[in-house]
Amino acid sequence: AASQGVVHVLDYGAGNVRSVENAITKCGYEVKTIVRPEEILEAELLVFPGVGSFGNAMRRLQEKGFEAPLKEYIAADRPFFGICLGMQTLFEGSEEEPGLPGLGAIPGIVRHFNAVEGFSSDGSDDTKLTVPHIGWNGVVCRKPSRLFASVEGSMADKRAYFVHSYCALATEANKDWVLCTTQYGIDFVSAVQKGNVMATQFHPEKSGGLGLAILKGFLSRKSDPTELAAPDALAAGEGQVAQVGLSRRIIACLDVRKNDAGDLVVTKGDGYDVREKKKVKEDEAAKEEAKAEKGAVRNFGKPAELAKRYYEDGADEVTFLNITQFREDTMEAETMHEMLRAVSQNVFVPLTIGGGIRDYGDRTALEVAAKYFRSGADKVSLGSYAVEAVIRLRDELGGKPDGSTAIEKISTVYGNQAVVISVDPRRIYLETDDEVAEAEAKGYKVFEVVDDRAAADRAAYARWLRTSVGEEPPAESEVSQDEADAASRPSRCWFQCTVAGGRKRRPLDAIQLVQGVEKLGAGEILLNSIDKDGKNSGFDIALVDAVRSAVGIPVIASSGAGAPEHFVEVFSKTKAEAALAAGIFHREEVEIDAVKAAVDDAGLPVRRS
Ligand code: 1PR
Repeated sequence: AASQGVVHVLDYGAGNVRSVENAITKCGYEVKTIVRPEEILEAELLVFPGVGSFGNAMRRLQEKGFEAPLKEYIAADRPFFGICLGMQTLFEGSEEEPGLPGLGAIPGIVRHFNAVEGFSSDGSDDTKLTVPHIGWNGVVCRKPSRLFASVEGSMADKRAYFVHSYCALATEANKDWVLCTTQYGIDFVSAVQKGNVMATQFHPEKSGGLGLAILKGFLSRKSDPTELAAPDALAAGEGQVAQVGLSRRIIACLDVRKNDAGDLVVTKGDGYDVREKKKVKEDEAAKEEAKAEKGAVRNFGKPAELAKRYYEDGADEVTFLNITQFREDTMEAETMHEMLRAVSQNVFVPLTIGGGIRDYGDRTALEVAAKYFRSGADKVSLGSYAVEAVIRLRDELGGKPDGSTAIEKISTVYGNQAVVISVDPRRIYLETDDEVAEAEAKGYKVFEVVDDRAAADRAAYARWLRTSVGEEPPAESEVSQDEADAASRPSRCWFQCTVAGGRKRRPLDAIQLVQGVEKLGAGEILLNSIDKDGKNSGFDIALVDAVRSAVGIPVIASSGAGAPEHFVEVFSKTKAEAALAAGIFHREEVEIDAVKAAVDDAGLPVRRS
């Protein structure tokens, strides 16, 4: 289709600009990236997708000579749309970088959520909100705006995607700018508009169909909102009260790896083992076939196709984990970038990518992450690296971060919301009081285990204990009955951190890990469980609850989902902000909407698109 016009995108070199460009393209417009300062004043439609930290953004604008023409463009009331940090930089400054001036168009200083007085806590801690504010939240529109002209129906029951730690507050001095507010402990400004200059704290490019409609509202460029807006859209604007709050997120996860033929496929393990096991087949030919299949990597299809399907089915986010990159000595993985670029053309919800994000000889983890952001990732997930970083923090740095880890570096440049830590814990069962005392002396938190372990789990556990130093596990028959019995007795355990896809055990427990990475600046925890992975028997509630209570950042519960009720259980028994599943969605056993319906029916907030 012919382009409806050219949109200039201000890219100051941080964060996921690709998603914004893809969303603009999807709306039918052509994108031009601003390279030289002069181009700002030549723009007819200017979009500023700010990502990362306030200080970094303002400094980059200055270095590139963008600040002065940008101020001039805004002062002249030319069509401007800022996103997230692109909204915050319109203010006079931010507590994120005290003393550094913003663009100064809007009176006020952007605050840290937990520095604002008078908020009401979410209950996890009496004095603190969970920050970053991540997820889908309601938007109260204070006045009509052309931003809502293409939105179908009312805004009151819809949610947009937010991810930020700092917020702008409405005051007497800036009230003519306030377009929308959102509730998260306090009421903060979630969109601003004055004439042709508008901006949202939420991410329209990550807010599914609603976000694309809002972006279209800006791009349609008609200057008089009352003329343009359909009656419905006007109703969608004025003085509404949001009927919805921050929702629990349902995330679809794609474990990807190259199969034996070298193609990138979606796979899924059972206790992290992704190879086919025994198959019972009747006739001889089928037996031969089964033999060939046994040991092959399970293949659920192409990542880009599956991701699109999950987006269309209503997934709130999609996560990709490259589960074999840890083995590689180089960060080749161009196929991962190709995949991400393809996915981000069609999927307008947040994308997380993990697996192998660490230093490689001459390439730093920060560079590896940067490339993923540029390919369309909103967040990167670090697993093995994080375990080693926290061990170093404890053993070498006396618990004091010194800025040297990739977690600190990535979160400084891209914001802590962009850094997810994937935790791969495994239960270590303790048989005697001495063992308990020994574990506790090392600072590991010991739990009473209430659920029974099936015989197969015991055998797998015993086998893993013997072999988790890196060698291939022996065949099942080699596990002696004694080992299986020994593993079945105890009723207490601690959660040991592992690296390299669960193959190596490390002297750290899951609680120590999450508290360590929070200190280093991680923004979110993706909490797996090797014991529960692929079992479809429900999430590890004890683990999720303990981890969630140990940190002030959001936690995604993962591993073990087998039915919609398991999501209801994890959301009602723990404060996890999100729950992730893989197998049930891949095998089409449960629809994403069926999960959401169950969560909704249980009275828990969830986005139904
Ligand atoms: O250590 O930074 O290179 O990252 C490697 C990443 O790959 C880690 O996030 C690690 O969790 C993941 N990973 C490594 N090996 C495997 C494997 O399966 N052999 N996958 C693996 C882990 C975890 C979940 C999973 C849920 C839900 N997958 O994301 O999909 O357990 O599954 P379910 O709903 O079917 O139970 P690094």
